[in-house]
Amino acid sequence: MELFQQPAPSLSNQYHADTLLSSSLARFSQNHLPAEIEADLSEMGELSAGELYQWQLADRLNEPVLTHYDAWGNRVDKIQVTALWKEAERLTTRFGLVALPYEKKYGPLSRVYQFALVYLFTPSTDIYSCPLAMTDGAASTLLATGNQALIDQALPHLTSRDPERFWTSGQWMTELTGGSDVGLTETQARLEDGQWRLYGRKWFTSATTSQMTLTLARPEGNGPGGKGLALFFVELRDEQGKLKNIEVCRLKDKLGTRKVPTAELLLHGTPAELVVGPHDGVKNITPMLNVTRTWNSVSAIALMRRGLALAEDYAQKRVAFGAPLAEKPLHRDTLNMLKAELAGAFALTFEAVHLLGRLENGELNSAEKNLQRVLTPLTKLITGKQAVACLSETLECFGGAGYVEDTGLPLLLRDAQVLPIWEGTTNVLSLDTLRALRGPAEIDSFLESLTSWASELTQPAVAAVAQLALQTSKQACDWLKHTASTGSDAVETGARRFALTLARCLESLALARQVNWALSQNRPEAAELLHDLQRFLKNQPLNVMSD
Ligand code: MFK
Repeated sequence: MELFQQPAPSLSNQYHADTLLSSSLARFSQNHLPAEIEADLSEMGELSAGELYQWQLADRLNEPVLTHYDAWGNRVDKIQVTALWKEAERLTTRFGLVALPYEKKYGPLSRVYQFALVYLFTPSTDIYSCPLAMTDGAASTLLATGNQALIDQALPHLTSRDPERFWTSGQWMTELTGGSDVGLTETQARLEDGQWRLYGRKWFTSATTSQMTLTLARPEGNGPGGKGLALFFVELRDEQGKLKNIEVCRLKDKLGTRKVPTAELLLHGTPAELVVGPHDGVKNITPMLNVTRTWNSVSAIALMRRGLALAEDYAQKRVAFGAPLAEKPLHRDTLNMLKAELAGAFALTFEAVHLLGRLENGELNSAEKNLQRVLTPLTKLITGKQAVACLSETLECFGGAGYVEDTGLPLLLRDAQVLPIWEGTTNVLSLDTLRALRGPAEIDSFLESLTSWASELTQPAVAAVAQLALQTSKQACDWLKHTASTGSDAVETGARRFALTLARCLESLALARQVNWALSQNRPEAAELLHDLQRFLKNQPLNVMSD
């Protein structure tokens, strides 16, 4: 008797299969996407669907290994990363995954180009995007500080396309006292014979294999809080490759991101350099946070997209109750719901990416800078939540197979679960949104930006959506203005619901912008995107404040 054999889900070129990505690239490039970008995306789309994906499945059980001692008893603290991570580093330099926005070959489009590649690369490379996010963040932060000596020392490495020269950077902020309340940092900085040295414990340092890091420590005699901290630069190893007074205590035993060698470190007088003045460390490291938060949002949509691509393919192949799942109205409805969530998340994330590119190219006026500042935490917080919810639902689309490790599917959910946590939890980012909208001037400027977005939407099919999103945003902002003026706890209590309401309004506006453009250009994907937008609005109400 021949037993039934279920065909596995598979992927086609992930660039060619992505209507929303190609539509957005056409809009941001005003229908002139350079051939070089198109070719790179096509190649990355193929790698991600084929070779890298197969490698990832085969490499499933490998994890980084920390070796404390060599055969002769010397303390070495060496971390060996997995084979796919080494390949991911090679691809990083080849495609310029960190270099692109610093080369600025395509102006603000360079950020869109970079993050389109990252979006394709991320789901098949086991969160190698983590060290890349921090590397990009470190490059951006060093440039913001204007410390020319450190820029000259580090930037050519961080943005190199030569695998021999390329460095990744860490971002050591978290200590036992605070993943969120970084101002409680205990690490001390002492000036010894003209050299700053760091003493303390870093509790959650991602990718300890990096060559350098930016970190925070309190110079002796400084006051408490984030103001009393200073931002330091550390090169981790000496010329012999030995860690400079850094002890790697252990690797973290995490729910997901298991290929990322996250470690607990003790610093026993690690030599460090002040990046910019002996105070205001938290403030000075925020450019890094804003870049890594953007990477976080891109990672969220990348994982959602991977789950959906597999679920769509599986629905063609899996027959139940007499027909492929794709033909079952209820299953189709579930897939449409996931597709619409991805569409909203994607549209907002790439608006944030484009704004970041324009900011770095000096193109933003003060209202747009304010918009970019508000969009960064909002996009991160909502996409992180959507990734977890959508990937949980995606696993269900496979029935029991979605719960079985060697399908590679549970990995998506476990890796997604970090996205609302690291780089600021949903609550911390809700409070950061309030920090960005700190007064009536910032709130009014933000609303003016949304009004201007909405006013550009002239296609009748989307104009009503734009007005709904705008009105809901105004109501939310009225609540903020009013409640803030009372000075009560109600502002903090309502911060998450306020942020989620604004974020959902922004996702619908961002998607409406893309649909409006596609309709105005008579693009073939316009009807499909409009359907996504309508479905997005049905998935849940925009306003989650009034309950
Ligand atoms: C795959 C992609 C992801 C890759 C991930 C890589 C893995 C890395 C693993 C990690 O390291 S995770 C650690 C990440 N940690 C965080 O994200 C910290 C979360 N906590 C916060 O963000 C808190 O809000 C914060 C630490 C900033 C609060 O600290 P404080 O000392 O209470 O800040 P305060 O006093 O409100 O702000 C200090 C200054 O910074 C203020 O400026 P002024 O002094 O001029 O008033 C703020 O306006 C400014 N500031 C704060 N956040 C800002 C900001 N400026 C711009 N952007 C922001 N986001």
